Amino acid sequence: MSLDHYAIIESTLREGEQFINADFSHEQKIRIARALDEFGVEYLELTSPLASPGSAEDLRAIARLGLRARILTHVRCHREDVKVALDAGVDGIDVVIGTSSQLRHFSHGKSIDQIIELATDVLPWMRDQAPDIELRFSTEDSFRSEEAELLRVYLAVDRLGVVNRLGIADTVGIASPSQVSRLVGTLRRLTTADIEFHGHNDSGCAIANTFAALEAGATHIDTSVLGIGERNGITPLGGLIARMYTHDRAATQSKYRLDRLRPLELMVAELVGVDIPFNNYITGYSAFTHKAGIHAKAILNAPETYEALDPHDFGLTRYISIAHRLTGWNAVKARAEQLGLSLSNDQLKALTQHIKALADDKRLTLSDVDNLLRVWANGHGIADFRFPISDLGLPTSNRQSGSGVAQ
Ligand code: HCA
Ligand code: CU
Repeated sequence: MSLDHYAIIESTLREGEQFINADFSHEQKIRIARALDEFGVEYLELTSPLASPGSAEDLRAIARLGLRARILTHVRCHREDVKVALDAGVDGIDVVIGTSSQLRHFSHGKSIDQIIELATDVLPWMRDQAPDIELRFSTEDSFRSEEAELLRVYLAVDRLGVVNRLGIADTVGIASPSQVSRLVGTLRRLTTADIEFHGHNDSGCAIANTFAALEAGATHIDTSVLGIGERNGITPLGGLIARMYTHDRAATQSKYRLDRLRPLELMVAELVGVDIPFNNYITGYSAFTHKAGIHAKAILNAPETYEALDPHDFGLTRYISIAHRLTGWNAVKARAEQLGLSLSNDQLKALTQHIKALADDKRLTLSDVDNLLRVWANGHGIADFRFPISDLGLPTSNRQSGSGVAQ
């Protein structure tokens, strides 16, 4: 298990529900659960049934949908919480308890010895109650916990021989890839259970940390759609997919329905009232847009020259932007061919220079360039053509109406 055999624990319906704008209705949760299941994630983690009566009902309903994904819920390390979770009919329970001094002092007030005592009481009892359930024990705020104490907790829990997974959580998003790698590697050597990583993105390392966890032997990764969660969230599902695709394209394609990513993200974005960021992994507005003439030429020859990811694998198209001062004649020529216009290379080179000069003064659009191409193809040059410069803005949302060519 590791880079080639990992499972995604998709937590849009637990961590994601902790995003400020998330307030999913029963129907919306079911839609999200089904869409994630179709995408192919291995697990769905849902909010604790103790959170509210509606949360308990939603959990029971999703556990009964008969999805391929296994259904987990997330509770504190207490017998009473676990009892309610078990009654919901889930496939697994994620138990968590804080181990950093901050959480021990300001949240639950327990010492490391008391944490070990509690885990030693609750976890074997859980296993007795539900011999077949998947059981995970996680330390919250693992990276601000004192390492020797943290290992004492993990070793004590692993020795109980009842948990399937040990979880590591970068709760405040401060870990670096090398720290994650070290902790996962240490657990790999000293314990026998699978290893889950949950990484927040406060300092921008969530995806890198997740990948480092997998490289070091983690088996399960937490994500949410668009990364939504507490504060600025956790490892985004799409970002993890981009990373794993660049690691092993064929394996990623066979594990997940990649063409479902964009509809899934659009749905969640709408439900929580946010836009997909312009530079989002895979689905962002500019993720497959090429602009500079030198890039465009190479992309037209062989897209992989400047693309690590093939947009078609995600049901998307690449886009070559040509109506600007960085344009190049190869891209302009490709557009002429798309329009069925016949111009010589010399004409195209001269027209490209003209476009560059115009673009120095004004923003252009693709239809401006198309007009120019038609006029030039009809035998008119700069001298007798007054370019209809208008106050046309750059495209914002619809790339097809922008300044370039969809490929
Ligand atoms: C929480 C904190 C948590 C737990 C992660 C885990 C975190 O909201 O309960 O159970 O692995 O970031 O530490 O999301
Ligand atoms: Cu979290």
